[in-house]
Amino acid sequence: MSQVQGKPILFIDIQEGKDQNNNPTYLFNLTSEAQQLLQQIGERNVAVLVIAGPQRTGKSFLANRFLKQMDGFAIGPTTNPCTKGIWIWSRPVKLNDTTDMIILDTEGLNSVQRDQTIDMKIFSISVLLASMFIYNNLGHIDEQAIENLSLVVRLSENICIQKSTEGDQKLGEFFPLFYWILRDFSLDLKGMTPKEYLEKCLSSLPGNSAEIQKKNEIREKFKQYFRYRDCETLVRPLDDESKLARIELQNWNTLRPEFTQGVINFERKVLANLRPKTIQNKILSGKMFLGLVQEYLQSINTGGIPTILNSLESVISQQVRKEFEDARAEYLRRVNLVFSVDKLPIDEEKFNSTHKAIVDDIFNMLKVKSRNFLDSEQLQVLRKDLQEIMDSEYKIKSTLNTQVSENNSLKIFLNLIQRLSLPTFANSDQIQPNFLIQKYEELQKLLQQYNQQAQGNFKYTIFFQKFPGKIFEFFNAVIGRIYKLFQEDIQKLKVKLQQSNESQDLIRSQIALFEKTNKDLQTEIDEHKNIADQLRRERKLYSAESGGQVDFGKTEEFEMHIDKLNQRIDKLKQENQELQDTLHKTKLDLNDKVLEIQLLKKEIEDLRVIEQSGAGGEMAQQLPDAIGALKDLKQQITQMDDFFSSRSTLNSSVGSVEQHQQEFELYRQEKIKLRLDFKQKLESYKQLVESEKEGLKKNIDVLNSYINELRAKNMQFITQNEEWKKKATVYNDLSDEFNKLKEAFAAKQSNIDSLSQLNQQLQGEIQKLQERQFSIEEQLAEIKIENVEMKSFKEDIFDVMRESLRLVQNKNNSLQNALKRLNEKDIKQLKSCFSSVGIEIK
Ligand SMILES: Nc1nc2c(ncn2[C@@H]2O[C@H](COP(=O)(O)OP(=O)(O)OP(=O)(O)O)[C@@H](O)[C@H]2O)c(=O)[nH]1
Ligand SMILES: [Mg+2]
Repeated sequence: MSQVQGKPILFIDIQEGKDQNNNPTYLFNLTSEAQQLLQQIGERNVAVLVIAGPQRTGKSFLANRFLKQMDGFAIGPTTNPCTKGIWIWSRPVKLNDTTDMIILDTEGLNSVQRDQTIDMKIFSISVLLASMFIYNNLGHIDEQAIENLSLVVRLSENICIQKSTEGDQKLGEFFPLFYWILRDFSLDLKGMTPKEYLEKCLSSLPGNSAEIQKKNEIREKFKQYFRYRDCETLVRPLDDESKLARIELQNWNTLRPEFTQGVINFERKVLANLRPKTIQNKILSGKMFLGLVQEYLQSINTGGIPTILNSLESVISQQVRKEFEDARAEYLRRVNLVFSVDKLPIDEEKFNSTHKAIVDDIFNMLKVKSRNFLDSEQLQVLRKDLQEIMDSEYKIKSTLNTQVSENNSLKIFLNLIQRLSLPTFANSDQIQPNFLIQKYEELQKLLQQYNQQAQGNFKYTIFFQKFPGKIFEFFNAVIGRIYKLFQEDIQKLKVKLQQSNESQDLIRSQIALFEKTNKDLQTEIDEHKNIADQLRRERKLYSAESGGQVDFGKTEEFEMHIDKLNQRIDKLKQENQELQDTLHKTKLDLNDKVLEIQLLKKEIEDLRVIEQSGAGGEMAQQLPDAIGALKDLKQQITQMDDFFSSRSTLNSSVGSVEQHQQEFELYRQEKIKLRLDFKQKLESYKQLVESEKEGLKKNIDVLNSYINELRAKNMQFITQNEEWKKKATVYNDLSDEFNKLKEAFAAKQSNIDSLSQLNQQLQGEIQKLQERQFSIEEQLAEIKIENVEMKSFKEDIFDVMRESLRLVQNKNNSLQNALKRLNEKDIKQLKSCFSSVGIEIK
């Protein structure tokens, strides 16, 4: 250990005075510097090393060695006592991680300038404060040394264990380890250890005389009080007397090695055995030690005697109050920090675990800080009181958390649900079969966001309260929109159907016209046929009548005409046949169309049925099918449109049946192709829809299980809520009771207030009285001083007067002698001189 920085400061200042009966009085004051030092040690344990013993025995020098210096505490070279009162080193010495050592250097005992009362008080207070008491003595333990310790006999009159207890039997339990150190020791112990030597010196003397009894009483009391004792010897440090008188000016290494080694060994022993100041297993911190010193000094100064356990109790109760307040303040500080409104809401589990961590921490801190002075039972009581405060604060913060959670969750939910946009289909073509899956995914993201953003125990409550309504509202709006689009489509289809019907009527009327033309043609053919027959008959008739002399030129003309007619008839017949065929095909085609239209009508009808049942649950599942079917329909209608528009030229090209046939054939092939195409597309659409349906089903299953999970959680919340409600009723009852107690407390408080007011007034009056007393005492002191001065003045004045008179007489004689030597003239002149100032000389 290197030299300890600092300086000696007065620890207890002893003010001497006199009472009314002129008896000496002593006021022991703890200096403000010493108070600061103990405050500075604060919560660390304090080990107190006291060095006491007869005056002028090298106590201060030894104390300095514990600070590794030659000149720290004042060392006096004269026979006059050097140390007055009790001194302390201004800096604590670190003993270990938890404990600081303070060194008290006390005023020497047996001073001729002090009476035994003060020795007794210094000795008592030193014993009370020490964890280790070093008693320093010059020489060996002889009867004088034992006699010097006669103070121990009176210790029980000056120290009390507890107000109610009597006797000094147990006083030793509270006394420190006693180390007797013998300086300038030169005896040969003949193999005895110093401790054995001490014990030998403490053994009772034989004999029964009063003197022997007195000596033995000191020995007995000493052994009774100082149960743990030891002894150490040191040789004289220097032979040179003059150097010894100013030992503090010497170099440590120039002292006798036997001495220096002895001191080092002694220091080692002391430091190894020094323990924190402990009373009844309660280890004192710097602050508690300060409280204890103040308690003891107050007792001494008010004419009482220090009472160990009562003082300790008072110090501990102060400390307990302080620890309680500290723990409470720290708890509130942390809780207010962690659960401030800006940090709420917090999920209930996290809220509870955080609160528990704080509570555990505070209790641990309290346990650690109070372990030196509180047993587990007392700690339990303290914990209970603290727990009540914590419980009520927890309730306040928990309620706040719930409120904030409710408000925030609602805000977050409404904000997120607004983002779930309605589909913006302009028409049914834009409805994608997987749009529901998209919406489902959107919804899932929204739920994830809600789950991430919303916190606290109201998160799920808000979800279950608000979510179903909002989601039904949303899907109703979606279905409504789709329903509207389908309505529009149906309307359009109806118009198309109407147009188809009209086209059909047109074809029918065209066919009728065609048939009529055909019929007219047939009639014309028949007429021509009749004419030809008639001509043939007439020719035969002419030929028979004219015997073959007929003008055949005309006949040939007729025949040619007939041939022409026949050719035309054949052609017409052929055309008619072709027309018949075309007509037949067109009719077949028309029938097909009629069938298709009927199918179309049925599908529209089906669509309407789907659409009407659309508000129900199946709608969502059938919707992709319906959308596919609707698309097919539209495609078919488009194809029909094409067909009918191509057929509308039939009227103008009725004559070119072949062309129609070709067109028709083309159309037919195209239709077949389209049908095939359609079938394939339908198949792939169906597959797509099936797979989407599967996906959707899975998602719905996931959603269902999630909803079930949430439902289960909600159930838990409901039961928890029930429990809370029950707890709330209990809490209300408790709170009523608490309010009553509060009122009672307030009434008591007001009593206390008025009492404390009264107390304050009394204190004020006491203060005034004290001040008056002080001023009277001061006046008295001044008067006393004046008195003493007066006395000495009175005593001195006679000497002075005597001296003055003697001087005056001498002066007078010499004056008379001088006068005798004067002549008449001089006498006259002198007389006139004196008479000028009013003195007449005869
Ligand atoms: N013979 C002897 N003298 C010593 C020893 N140590 C110190 N001194 C001298 O003894 C004188 C008193 O020393 P202090 O240390 O002031 O003794 P003290 O017991 O504190 O004195 P008070 O405070 O007046 O009671 C000084 O002149 C020292 O030089 C020692 O071991 N033996
Ligand atoms: Mg001293």
